[in-house]
Amino acid sequence: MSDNKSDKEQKDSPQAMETSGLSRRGFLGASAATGAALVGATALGGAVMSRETWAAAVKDAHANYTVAPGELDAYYGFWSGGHQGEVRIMGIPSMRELMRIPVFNVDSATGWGLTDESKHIMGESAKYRNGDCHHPHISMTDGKYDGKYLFINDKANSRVARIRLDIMKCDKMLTVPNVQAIHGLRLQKVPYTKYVFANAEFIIPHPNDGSSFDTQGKNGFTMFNVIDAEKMEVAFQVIVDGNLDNTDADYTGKYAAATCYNSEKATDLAGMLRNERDWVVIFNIPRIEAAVKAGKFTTIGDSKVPVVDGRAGSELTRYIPVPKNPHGCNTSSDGKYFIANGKVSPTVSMIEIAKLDDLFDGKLKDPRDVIAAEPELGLGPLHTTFDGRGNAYTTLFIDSQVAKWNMADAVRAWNNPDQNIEFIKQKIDVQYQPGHLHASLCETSEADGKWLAVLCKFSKDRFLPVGPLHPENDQLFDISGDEMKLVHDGPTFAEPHDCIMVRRDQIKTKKIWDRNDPFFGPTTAQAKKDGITLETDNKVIRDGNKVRVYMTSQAPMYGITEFTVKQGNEVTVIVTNLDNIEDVTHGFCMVNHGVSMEISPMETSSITFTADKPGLHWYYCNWFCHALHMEMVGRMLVEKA
Ligand code: RUQ
Ligand code: CUA
Ligand code: CA
Repeated sequence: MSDNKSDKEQKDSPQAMETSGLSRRGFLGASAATGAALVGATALGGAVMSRETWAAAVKDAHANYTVAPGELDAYYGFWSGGHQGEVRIMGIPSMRELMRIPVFNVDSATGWGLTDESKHIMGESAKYRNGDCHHPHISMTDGKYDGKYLFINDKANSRVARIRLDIMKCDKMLTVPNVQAIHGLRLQKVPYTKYVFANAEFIIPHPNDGSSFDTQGKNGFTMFNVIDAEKMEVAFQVIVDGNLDNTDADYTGKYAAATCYNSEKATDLAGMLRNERDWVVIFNIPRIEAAVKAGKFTTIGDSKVPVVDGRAGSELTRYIPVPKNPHGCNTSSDGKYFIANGKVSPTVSMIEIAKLDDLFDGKLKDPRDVIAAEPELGLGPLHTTFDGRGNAYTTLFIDSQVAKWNMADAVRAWNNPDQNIEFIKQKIDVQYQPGHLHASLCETSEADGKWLAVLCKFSKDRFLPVGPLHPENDQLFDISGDEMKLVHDGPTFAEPHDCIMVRRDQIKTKKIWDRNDPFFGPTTAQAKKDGITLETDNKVIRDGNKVRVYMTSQAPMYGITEFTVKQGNEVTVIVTNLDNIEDVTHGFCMVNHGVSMEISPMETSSITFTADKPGLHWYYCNWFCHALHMEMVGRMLVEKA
């Protein structure tokens, strides 16, 4: 869309219609056609804010919301890096990017995916160089963030990772067995995060060994995965009907819910849109635990993980029909509702959590009896968040808007259709096509209704053009007043699917590594075997074809500036940074060997490579540490084999 057009001109422009191939309002309510329309509508412009409106908002923002140079933000934001595979730490409300935490990717600045420590954490899956993270969530105690861990999924390689928030590094990674594509991920909120709930999205045949490719029959299924958060092991898996999209947990510790868009078990788009309703599946966690404890489970293949059957008719689950292909699943911060976002339907379904006991006990016969309301919000509802004041905020992907609505009013309107009760409080244009949105502390009982981040999938004309590949656009809104107010646009690289915000006092980080930190525990253990004191020794240990080079670093010098190995030796360089000073990080980079890593104050890092080229090879420090940083170098001499 071109610049400098008024709102109305842009909305009604022939290009807008042409891109979509249909009128935006035309297919509201035409539910049978909606699915097909949605497919063609992904590039649709939606509502457009003029540059003038934007400029006015920015002026207001600068007057009221600037975090001045040197001032600290009030909140941490953790942004998923999507198919880039990392987590990014933001300051809120400045939207300054503070740090990146590599997780499912390879990072040459820190050496993640290259160092021995990171490979040890990644385990077998270190061979994969890609990831696709979606949902970052912070551990809780009594429904409040406890600042201990952040968990995130990898859809690409079916993994779940844990980040320790005291050091902001990934410390555990788990590949979930016998499933494909971990997508939805949420945490148990109460009494504490004992479990990580992880949805495997795709239906696969079991066994998936090439003997059958049938996904329709009883041996075609996917599973809901419950992971022990402390051990980072799968505690149990639950077979479900259909597939699994997003999930969330309640505030009693008893129930988790997940949306399913493929109740049809179809393998193609048209098939996945066949049913007018799919469902939300509710998991009764205590009943599942009891079944596992009583030995009522099976296992699959080599995996020892207990598997229970939660398909229709099971006492462990309930299936609640909701309109067509629901997507986001969000627990309201007052603990009352699971909200399933309609996507293909313009509605959201409010499931009353207090009624679930009766549904499981058979007192309620029709699962639809737990639906408190199904308000219509607009086109393409994807995700919902909460301000702790009874309001919900839902992204409307196709409308390119966020709808703010009142939950109690929506229920009253649902029960009194003749009274014309207005439950939508405001709709605001976003730029463009929002997926997730997230209000500060919204996943906890402390939702404080201050900030709302809206993660827009398209940025189009919003920033200087950078070629065919565009950044996304993360927008920040002040929601503390009656109206949502845009205060910031921020281009981001692919693809912040989701984010989470936490008060800064809820996070306590280390400034300097603890010498006993388990992060480099295996390296410390090997040093002990080699008779090395990491804090003092500079020594080369020769162990057959293996050579371990132990050195210290202290700005601007390595403890070893020359070592000799034989061609073909497997060389491990272990560096211990003795600079006990905040922010003095060193690096180690061996030229022409693909070797690079970070060694932060009092950290030990190690990296292993083959010395396959005879000759002299320089190594240098690649983290700026001192006026003589350029001179922080050494040489590896490789003798011909
Ligand atoms: S899902 S845009 Cu991967 Cu979080 Cu909804
Ligand atoms: Cu040490 Cu730069
Ligand atoms: Ca469907």
